[in-house]
Amino acid sequence: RTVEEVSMDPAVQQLLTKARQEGVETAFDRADAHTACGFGATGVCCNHCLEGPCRIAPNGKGPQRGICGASLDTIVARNFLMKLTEGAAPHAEHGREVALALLEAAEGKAPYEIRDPQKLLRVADGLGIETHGREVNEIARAVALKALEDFQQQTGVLNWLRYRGQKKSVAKWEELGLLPVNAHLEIAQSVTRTAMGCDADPLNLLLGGLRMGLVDGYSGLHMSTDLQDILFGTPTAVKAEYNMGVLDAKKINIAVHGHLPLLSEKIVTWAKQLRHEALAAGSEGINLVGVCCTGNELLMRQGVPVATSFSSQELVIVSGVLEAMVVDVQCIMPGIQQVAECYHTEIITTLPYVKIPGANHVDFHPDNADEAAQAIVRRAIANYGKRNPDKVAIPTVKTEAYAGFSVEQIVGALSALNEQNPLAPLLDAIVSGQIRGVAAIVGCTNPREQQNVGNVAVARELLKHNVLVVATGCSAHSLAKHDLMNEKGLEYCGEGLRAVLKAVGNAVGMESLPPTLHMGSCVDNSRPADLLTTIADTLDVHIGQLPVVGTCPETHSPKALSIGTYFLAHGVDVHVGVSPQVKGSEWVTQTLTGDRTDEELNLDKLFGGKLIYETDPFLAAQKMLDRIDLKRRALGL
Ligand code: BF8
Ligand code: SF4
Repeated sequence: RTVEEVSMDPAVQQLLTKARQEGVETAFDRADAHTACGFGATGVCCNHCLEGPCRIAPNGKGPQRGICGASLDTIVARNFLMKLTEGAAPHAEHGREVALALLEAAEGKAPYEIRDPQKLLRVADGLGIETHGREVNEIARAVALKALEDFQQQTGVLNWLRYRGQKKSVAKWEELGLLPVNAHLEIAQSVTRTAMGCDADPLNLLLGGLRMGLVDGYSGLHMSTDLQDILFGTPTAVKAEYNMGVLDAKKINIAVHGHLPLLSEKIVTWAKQLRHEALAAGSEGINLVGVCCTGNELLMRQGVPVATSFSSQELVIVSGVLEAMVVDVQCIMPGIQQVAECYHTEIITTLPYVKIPGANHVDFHPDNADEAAQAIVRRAIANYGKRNPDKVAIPTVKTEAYAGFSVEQIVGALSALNEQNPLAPLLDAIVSGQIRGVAAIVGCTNPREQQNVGNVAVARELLKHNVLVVATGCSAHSLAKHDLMNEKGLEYCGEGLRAVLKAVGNAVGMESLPPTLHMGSCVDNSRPADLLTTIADTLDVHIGQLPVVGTCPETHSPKALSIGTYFLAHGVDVHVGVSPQVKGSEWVTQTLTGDRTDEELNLDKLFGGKLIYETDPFLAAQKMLDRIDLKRRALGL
């Protein structure tokens, strides 16, 4: 593919051209070199045991069962559940890591403070923890222990689900026997049920997938967001810069990449404190830039600029000005090391279970957070002198974008219009049709896809039809880079939506709210979920009855699938623009997409929402609008 066919981002195009001229291979080149395996792509290849791999040709040719007798539907459903488990597990680990950090902080063993004590009190209250007359650290400790219970208890239901789940949805899950007990137990059981000789019932396997969605949603998303807000502050609206032009040739550039804010927050602190050392090294200071979701975390709370998203992560290094790329966990391509070896960039891994051959390692634990962050910043400073001026080329492309739209911030902005009942202006606009519905654009970019095209096209199309768009993860990067998070993007909005954005914006002293609202990282998909819970409770309806959709047009990650499944369990329609690899089984596909008419059981009938798989962004938007309209009609709107 040409650079234009790879990405619609001019900065990516420029750096990919440079990489190709310099003989540096990236994920985009490897994506072109790989041909997709038809069996894997449709979910019909099973390698769950050493009898296999067994592959079932969907056209009826060849053996129609695996050696053990597993049917096509079993194999496809089992593979799908495995994917969802692989999505839920990293998010649950994220929640657990943050809970442990909070516990250590509360016990004075780790150098973090509680930056949002008000949120701590609200969360403690929601969890039924006594707060009256107790010290902040004592409450924080109790909250952390409640969180850790969600990885230990052998009976009961996840504390976070009881706390954050919408009561009407929880009742539904209870009726279906889907309530998770503890995240680790559920993940272990899910791995067990997909093992050879265990669960062979496709429907039961798919329901297991919904359970994984709930594990992801509550032990991953909600727990992580709540505890991170307590530790690092709840985001408020912030203006920042996006794209490769945020790199600064005169400064020492450090990219923070991955997901956990535990170390990267400390790097922000130490980059400021060690500025004098950076000056002494002959630079003009230290410039931190974000990549992927660590980037989102720092953007939301600290206004740190974002360099790029998942599929172009290697290209930040190709700029030739990156002294260090610090990574923690998830979505880190091993390929960054091969690219770094062509420049002076040092790749620094930081977690004992995430290492890359050739990269250097600085071990991070919450208790040594300050020492680790200092050591990393100093390594970057030491690398500055190794920069090769002949290899420096920073694209001048950058865009301004607003971020920081936590639920607290959105409700705060709305209360400038109606202090007594802040949600009223939003609900009125939905009822009147000024806002037709709400869409959350979530998920990634994918080297096989033309970067940003799906995310941006879906967003523009929904905006045009007056759908209020919120965004998270790398899809938010796509929207920000293409002016959908600043005033310029207002031209894409339908009249009704634009009027609402302007009215709320004016009330808080802005020209307008941005056309799409950045709600944070992928674990922050808890935020749109909380917003929906608040709206649904106000209207006394089930979340699935609301005219809302979720969409991940360009995903690459099983995490996006399990987040999607979390929303599906609420009855929210979820669009995915990249194949979820279930096509090999008509039964599985139609159960997910709600198209099975022969029997009662499909996702739409069970939960009131379904999976929409559509690669064309315009058709996808149309299908989502149809579902929004259907739900509006059912509500009498
Ligand atoms: O958790 S959006 S590419 S960085 S998986 Fe990964 Fe996808 Fe980016 Fe964030 Ni989410
Ligand atoms: Fe084949 Fe069954 Fe083993 Fe899968 S579990 S590889 S279908 S024998």
